[in-house]
Amino acid sequence: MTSLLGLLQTSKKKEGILGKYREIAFRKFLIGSVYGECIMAHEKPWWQRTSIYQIYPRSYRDSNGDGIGDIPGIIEKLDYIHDMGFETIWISPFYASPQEDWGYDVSGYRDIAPEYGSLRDVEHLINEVHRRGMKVLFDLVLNHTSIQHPWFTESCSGRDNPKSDWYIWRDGAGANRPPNNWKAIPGGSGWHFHPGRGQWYYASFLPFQPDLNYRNLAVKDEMFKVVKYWLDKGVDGFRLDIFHAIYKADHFKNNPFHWSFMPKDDKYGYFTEWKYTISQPETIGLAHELRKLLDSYSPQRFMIGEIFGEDKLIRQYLGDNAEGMHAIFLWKMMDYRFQASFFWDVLNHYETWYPAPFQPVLVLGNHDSRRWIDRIAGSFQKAKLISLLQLTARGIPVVYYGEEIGLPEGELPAKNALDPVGRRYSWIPKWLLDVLGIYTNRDNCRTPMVWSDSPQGGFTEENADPWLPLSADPRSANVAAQADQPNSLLNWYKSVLNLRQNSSALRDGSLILLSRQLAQNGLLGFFRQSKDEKIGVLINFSNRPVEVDLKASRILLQTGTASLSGSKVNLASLSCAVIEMLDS
Ligand SMILES: [Ca+2]
Repeated sequence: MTSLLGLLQTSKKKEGILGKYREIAFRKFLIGSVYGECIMAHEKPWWQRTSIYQIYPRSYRDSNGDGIGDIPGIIEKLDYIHDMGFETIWISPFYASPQEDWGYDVSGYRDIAPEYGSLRDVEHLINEVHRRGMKVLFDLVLNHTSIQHPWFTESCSGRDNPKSDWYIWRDGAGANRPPNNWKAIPGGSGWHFHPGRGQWYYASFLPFQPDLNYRNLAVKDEMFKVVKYWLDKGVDGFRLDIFHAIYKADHFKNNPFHWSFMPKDDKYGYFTEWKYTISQPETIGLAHELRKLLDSYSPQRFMIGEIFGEDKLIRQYLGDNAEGMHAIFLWKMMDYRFQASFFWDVLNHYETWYPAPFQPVLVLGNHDSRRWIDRIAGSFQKAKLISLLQLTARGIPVVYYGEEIGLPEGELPAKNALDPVGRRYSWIPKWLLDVLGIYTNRDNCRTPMVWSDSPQGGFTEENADPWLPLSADPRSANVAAQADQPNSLLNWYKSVLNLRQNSSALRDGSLILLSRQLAQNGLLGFFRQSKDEKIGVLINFSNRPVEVDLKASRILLQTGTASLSGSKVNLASLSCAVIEMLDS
């Protein structure tokens, strides 16, 4: 590297300003190349152009036969993820934890849960990801710890210990009465009495996940140190768990009454408006502060927030000039209907609220929601149409492990669920939950990844007992079989991601929707346009063939039956095509 720069220095003297420009570009190229990217060729930061694959570590790949997925198992599968075409992985928490909420209850932010591996394994993982030119995001739970975190143990021990104010403690409003009416996000009072301390602590989520008190600057300082600790280890960024809950109003007034029983937008629910418990001005400020910290690192780091709220609020988190949270999950696709007009409305909404330089996050499923293939009765053909939309519309696609092979939703009973939310609501009949559109037993979307048709699907050893049973016969969907089938769902993801990686329009271009009228007739269409390329994406959701004249020059990718007659595109029912345009 040194000698190449030396050569450049020599040539700079001869070439004046041009030479100077080349030197900067070349230095950027060298810096970028270390992380397997070339930042000379484009201006947009990597995170705006990337595609993300979410791994639930407990369920991905068990390397040592104890039935629990682990970090070495993820390392084993990095080539698979890289070959598929994903550029970034996000891994759900693997820190020390009593696993009451499967890692979202942290008892040591710098420690690794032994069943997942060691700190050395995690450092090895970061290196192996970077060696492949990929990025890795860790999952950070800033809002709360586990009840078993040593900080909480100390905080409980009395009212005058050094950590007595590290959590949100209050006296009750009377005998056996919580301090106020604040509810937890999954329902019930957010306050829990601790007999040892004789006070109530607040928990936004489950009772064993006490909220940290960010108004105590020592807490904030410590959590920033945790962020720095992992950034210094080379992690490329974070997914931030229930970020909007971090601050609570310091006056502790009751939340106002509201006429909604069911939770909505994390703003209302259980007959209250969550005015003083969610998205306080300080929480929005914290997003901006974290951005400054991340921006002080090179190469560029990234954070993506789990935040619920109205678009106006989300925009405040992002900042007027995109100087806040880099990106925030948008949820409108999660409860999709298989209709072109539904997706047209969502994309139009995202374009309206999140135009460049904002980048919408396109997500259909995660570790908290029903597997989205369940909504289309397991149809791989329909899944191809939806995944094309997710991977080619303007935004950051986030794909949950198993979606690429159509891994089915489990059918595990809630009564004995390992998921605490599933257990908590197991008394409510499933039909009623379905009618209300509530998903509780998250075991069913967290079943093991299926790598082969062997008895445990290649997730663990054949005679081992996986932590959750497989969701279906491994022969119905597995990686090995689909890798060998040219028309499989897996190879479809691979083809679309490959096209995306090699297209400036799909990665960087603007999005122009075709008319809503077409969408009402079943055809969702949009263009992606960059400086030197124009690509059309056409998806026929209907059960009729469609024809549209778009000045198409050739079909780059298709599934179902798509053809060109002149510049017209014909699409059979449930078919889709990516098209190069004549005027590109
Ligand atoms: Ca294991």
